[in-house]
Amino acid sequence: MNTISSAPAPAGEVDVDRPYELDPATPARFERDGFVRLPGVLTPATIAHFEPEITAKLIELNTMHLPMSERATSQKAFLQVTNLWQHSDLVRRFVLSQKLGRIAAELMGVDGVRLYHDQALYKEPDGGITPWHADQYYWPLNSDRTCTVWVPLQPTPATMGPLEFAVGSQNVDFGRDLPISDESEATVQKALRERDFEVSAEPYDLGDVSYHSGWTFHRAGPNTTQSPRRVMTIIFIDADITVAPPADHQRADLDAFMPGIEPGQVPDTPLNPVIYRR
Ligand SMILES: O=C(O)CCC(=O)C(=O)O
Repeated sequence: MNTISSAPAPAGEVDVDRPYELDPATPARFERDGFVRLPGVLTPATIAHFEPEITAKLIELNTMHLPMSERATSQKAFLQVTNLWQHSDLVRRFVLSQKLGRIAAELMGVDGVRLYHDQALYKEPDGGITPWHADQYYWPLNSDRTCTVWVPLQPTPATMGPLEFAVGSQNVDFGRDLPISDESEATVQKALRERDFEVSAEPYDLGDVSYHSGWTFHRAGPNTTQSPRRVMTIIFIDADITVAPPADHQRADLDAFMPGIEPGQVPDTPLNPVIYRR
């Protein structure tokens, strides 16, 4: 499958298929820390090619129209639209790209990955914090071989709310029963401080992306700038993962993102294509 040259694409080239050369130590670092930031995965031309369509679809499909002052904390964090790839051939090209899927498989040490769903997460000017949370709380899946690639569509300085990670928090036993909320922010923050967890917070240059595991605690600060923080994400799951009996707070995800699938089955639906196999 990977006969394409692995030399980095020139900055002016649109590229979502060439393999990104991971440092051989990076998968072990991902396993240890629960996340990695990777520099220069996407060229400026690639981001310029896909960003306008992702933004247009976010605006078209967004259903949140309350003023900021009337929103809950999680609603102030970002505008959120899922499965944009179902609405645009161009976004489909990005979401199903070999480059991002291959990195996910290599980081998780699995033979292949399928799509769980994509989502655009746009933190508006004056948008609030993203509270501490772990994504897999919402996911009825039988394994931790899951991860999200977080793709900023502009350089993202500290003032815009880049994603922050609690280093090594994917293995803890606290906070896993909490949805994203004021309570998760306060409870997880306290637990992380008491246990001296390091928090990794860095700006992202254009083309940098990060990957985090489903159980890694992460948050983001507010967007204090007057520009939206435009981010596209893709959630990858082991291609051979099976579905778990859903808890009440996971039923919505099962119905929306793996329709018709029963516990014990691989979610082999049209919404969950295999994106990459070694
Ligand atoms: O973009 C954000 O502020 C939060 C992102 C997030 O929670 C995720 O991608 O899992």
